[in-house]
Amino acid sequence: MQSKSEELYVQCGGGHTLPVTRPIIMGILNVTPDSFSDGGRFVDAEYALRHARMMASEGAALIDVGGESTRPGAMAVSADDELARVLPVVRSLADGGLCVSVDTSKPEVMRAAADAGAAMINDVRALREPGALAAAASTDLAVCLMHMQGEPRTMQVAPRYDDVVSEVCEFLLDRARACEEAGIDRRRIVLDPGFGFGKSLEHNLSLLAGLERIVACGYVVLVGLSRKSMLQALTGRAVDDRLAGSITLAVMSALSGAHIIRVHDVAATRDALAVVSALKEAQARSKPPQEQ
Ligand code: 9MG
Repeated sequence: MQSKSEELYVQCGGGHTLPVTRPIIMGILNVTPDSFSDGGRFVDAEYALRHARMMASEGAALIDVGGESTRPGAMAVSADDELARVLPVVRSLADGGLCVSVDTSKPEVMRAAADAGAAMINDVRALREPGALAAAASTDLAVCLMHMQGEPRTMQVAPRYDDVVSEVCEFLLDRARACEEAGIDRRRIVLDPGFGFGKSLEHNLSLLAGLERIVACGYVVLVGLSRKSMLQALTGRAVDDRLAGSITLAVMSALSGAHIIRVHDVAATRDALAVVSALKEAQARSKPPQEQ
């Protein structure tokens, strides 16, 4: 995280800098046949591109393109299949001037996406796959390091923590240290507690309640809660009927200091975050100078 005369930003590839003084939106673009919440609607590249451009016009600062589903129980895909799904989309969006993140754990996809103009690597495995850290370090892309206990196929079987917030903080700081030792500048690093990745409902709620501690680690923080199954548990709603819950979680996260919110429903989230930002700024103005 960097402060440019009070302005926080993430240093991304391709010369992009992302200001995060106010919370910004990452729009989700799954180009997979089996994604959990949009059911593979965007596998067709033209449709995917239209949807991505719409999310950008609605206020997404960043588009996250994923070619391998990470939903609980999802099966792995080969690097060739993943490349075929994501590269044309990344290239076309980046050529159009959009800031693009690539959701991958594979070193070959990271390198190819960087060549195609991506700005960020979003890795749910926090660059722990063999060769991933070196691949990310060989690019100038920002890296989002996410916490996950276990692997997508089995992670929800019996997740266990003694103190979920402390363990997630410790893991993320450890991965950030590994990145910095590999030559990735701190301004390129984003941390993510990984809601729903090897976590029960109680773990997710504890993490949300303790989000300020993760923000206090001193890095830019991204959260992804949009349409996740904790909302099924809390509201009983089906996956495409979770807008109110998703917005509430986005607002709570932004109030706790999260900088980047990963969502499906960009326009509604943008409106909610505009209200949050105005409120936070009014609160800051009304604080006595010694508390600021
Ligand atoms: C790919 N993906 C699905 N959920 C996610 C989350 O919560 N965070 C990040 N960084 N990526 C995610």
